[in-house]
Amino acid sequence: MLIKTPKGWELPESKATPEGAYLNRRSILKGMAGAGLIASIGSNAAFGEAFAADNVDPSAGLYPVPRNDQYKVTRALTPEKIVTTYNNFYEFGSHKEIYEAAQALKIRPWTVKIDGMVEKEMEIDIDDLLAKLPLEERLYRHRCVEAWSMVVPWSGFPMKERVKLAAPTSGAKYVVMQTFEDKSVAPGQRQFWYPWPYTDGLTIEEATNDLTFMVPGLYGKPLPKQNGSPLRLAAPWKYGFKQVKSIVRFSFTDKRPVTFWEKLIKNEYGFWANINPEVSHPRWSQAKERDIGTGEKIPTLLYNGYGEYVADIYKDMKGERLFM
Ligand SMILES: Nc1nc2c(c(=O)[nH]1)N[C@H]1C(S)=C(S)[C@@H](COP(=O)(O)O)O[C@H]1N2
Ligand SMILES: [Mo]
Repeated sequence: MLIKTPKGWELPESKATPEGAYLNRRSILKGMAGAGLIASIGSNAAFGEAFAADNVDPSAGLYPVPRNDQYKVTRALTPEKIVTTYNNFYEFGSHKEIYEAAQALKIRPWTVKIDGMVEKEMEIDIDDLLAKLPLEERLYRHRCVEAWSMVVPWSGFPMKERVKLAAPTSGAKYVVMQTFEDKSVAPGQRQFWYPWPYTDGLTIEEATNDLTFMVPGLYGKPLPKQNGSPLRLAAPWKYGFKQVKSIVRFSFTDKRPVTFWEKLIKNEYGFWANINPEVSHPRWSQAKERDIGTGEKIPTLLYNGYGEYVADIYKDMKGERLFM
């Protein structure tokens, strides 16, 4: 996890799209989709392929979805092109430009398994799952442990609805989320020194918090592969590495899982990973973050500004490494 300077192509985008302009563009896109014109949008050389792939996503008809205005952001939304071309997805490379490589991921058919301490283990097709749960849009901040951040419109459903469907038994304390495994499409998974498959976890209390969001959509469309299609997590008070992408399995357990990053570098990436500007990473400060849309350096907030939702969860956990 290195910090990179912005690429030249980020500069023309550095003025973030005001929300109003984004909404207008979205309703224009919607109108054009109806008229069968959408395939020509965004088909400039670099991004055409990714967007074309999204257009045939079988869940495309679910979008756009109504916005839940309870979740406010004061910063400008990060332009879509930046959000979809500056990514961390180690399965496709340990650098930020993985969006083309990620197109190799096959996102249908896609089954999600629920197992462990649940009343009944099951496998469910992603489109059946999406049909069961009404989607909404939320504007969330997203802060990587590498000290960059963005503001994005996720479409999704509260994870607590997902947990309800799974019906964990009373002894279950954690839920572990696991990413797909397929060396034939993900060159990173041929690098044996990583503890694949990528997993991360939450306590049941965290997973059922109002903020915790399961995300199949972004910018009023199906989630692009590079952002973790067909389903990823957004838990915005925690560092980005907790937000597992392309989930195939939810396992309920009574034992705290040792996650992908914890197995790799235990003293740098722990289980809780709550955001705190006063607790430095062993190799750099977390006091500030670079907004990848505007390029501005801004102060990092405790719990990424979401303390009113989540601070109570941790009030009796003084002995834990909550911020690493
Ligand atoms: N499967 C998987 N999920 C992952 C990662 C990854 O490498 N593999 N990277 C994480 C990190 S470090 C971050 S910051 C976010 C990045 O999400 P984004 O590319 O949508 O911004 O995804 C997280 N989820
Ligand atoms: Mo990250």
